[in-house]
Amino acid sequence: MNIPLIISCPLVGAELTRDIYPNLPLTPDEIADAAKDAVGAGASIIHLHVRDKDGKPSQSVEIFKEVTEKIKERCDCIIQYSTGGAVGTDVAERCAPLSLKPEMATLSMGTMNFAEEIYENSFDTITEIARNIQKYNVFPELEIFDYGMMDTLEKFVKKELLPEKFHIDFVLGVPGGMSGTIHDLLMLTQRLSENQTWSVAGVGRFQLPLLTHAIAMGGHIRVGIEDNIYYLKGELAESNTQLIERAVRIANELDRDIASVEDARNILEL
Ligand code: KMH
Ligand code: ZN
Repeated sequence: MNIPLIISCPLVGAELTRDIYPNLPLTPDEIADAAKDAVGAGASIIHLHVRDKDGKPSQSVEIFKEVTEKIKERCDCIIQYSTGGAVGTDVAERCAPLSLKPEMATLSMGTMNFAEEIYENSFDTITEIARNIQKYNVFPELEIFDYGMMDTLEKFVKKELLPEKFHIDFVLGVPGGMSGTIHDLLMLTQRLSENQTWSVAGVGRFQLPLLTHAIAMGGHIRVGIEDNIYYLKGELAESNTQLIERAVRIANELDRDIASVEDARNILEL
């Protein structure tokens, strides 16, 4: 069966700066314009981080609200808030935007080295974010950066600390997390229960091969600048759209339809 391909686009992230990636959208209008372009190119989910007026990563409820409104003025899509924030953001701040009741939000399933820093997701932190996700009735995307996080996920399910339904995103290739070879992806997908929806977010050079594997396997994909700034080795991508358009061409060649926003809501049962 040809399950339409859900494309999620991480537009901005929390770590990038204009020094590293000059075309980075930063202001609410720039982020909303980038969202509209991404949806026009085939994305149905926007993975959202926002920035303050100095361009710094922020979990401000006001800024999330403003950007959400601006995106909704421009297009219909599933807006997925980051509860990861930037490395070092405290848990209360990470949870704060959930009070706006986004359609989706992320939940990272463990602590890890994140390049030179530590991305903290202790059991207490995961529990607190999961509690807020349930409180505001948000559909979670559980982010798996390493193999052992599948064990944590299963423990949380057993203890009924997670909502009954969730989507799983394998975020592979972060320096300090699990690598992003086909072998890594297969090990992870073998642990999935039947009918569990999943996607893969390949970081850096893993983005292109991993999205290709996931399209062929019947999974879904995340593709955008937060995860990878290059179109080809040494050549910066022009935009999120350029990366999405290539993924759409690959999907077309592999006979996968692209999910509309409505298809994505149906597949995820939102
Ligand atoms: N910025 C990373 C440390 C998420 O959005 O849920 C965490 C992150 C995860 O980006
Ligand atoms: Zn993110």
